[in-house]
Amino acid sequence: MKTTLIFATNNQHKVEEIRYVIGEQFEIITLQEAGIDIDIPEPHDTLEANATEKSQTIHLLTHQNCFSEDTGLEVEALNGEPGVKSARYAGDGRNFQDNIDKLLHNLQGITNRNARFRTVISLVLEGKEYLFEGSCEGDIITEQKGVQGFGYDPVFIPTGAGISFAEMTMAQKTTYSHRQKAVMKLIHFLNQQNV
Ligand code: ITT
Repeated sequence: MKTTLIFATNNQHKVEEIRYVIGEQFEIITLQEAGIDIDIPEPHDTLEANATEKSQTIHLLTHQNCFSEDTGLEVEALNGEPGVKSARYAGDGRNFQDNIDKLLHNLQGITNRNARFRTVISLVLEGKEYLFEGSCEGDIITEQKGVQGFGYDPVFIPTGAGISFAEMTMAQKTTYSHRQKAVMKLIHFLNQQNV
């Protein structure tokens, strides 16, 4: 029987990207599909702690196997910001465009554009927690390019790609993506568990 995991997220873009990588191997159920309507708290100052908070919250509620992920864009010249605050960088509205505007404003005149996306997945399997990480190095460009993807994708060019995440198809983004790298580790682990 196929292993079923609840994905503790309210971000539909993440669901699409992770389903794309996982394919038919495991059944991923969204919070919406599980009938859970909550804004999961993310009060901590690390991706790891927030990922844990999200998966434990849903595990306590459902007692089912589940996972969450927390992702941050870490910009070298901004001492790692927006980092764990990526979703709410420009305020509680979680507006992608406002976040990009604030990022480009804060980087005005700065030549060091090095940045990386980092994803931490927290899996709760049979009540035990496991963490998996993936990252993608790249640069923040000065003007938005492309309309695909979400979040900071229009201003991020992965190293060696030449185009932004927002100019890529799902397949192209997947070859570089922080999220894909973390998910591959998750899949590898699940396969070892024979679940
Ligand atoms: P959940 O907590 O419900 O999973 P969220 O959108 O709040 O969804 P995060 O706390 O992980 O997710 O916030 C990360 C933010 O970073 C997200 O809102 C985007 O703005 C940005 N982000 C995450 N992954 C990204 C990606 O692959 N490309 C571009 N931006 C991304």
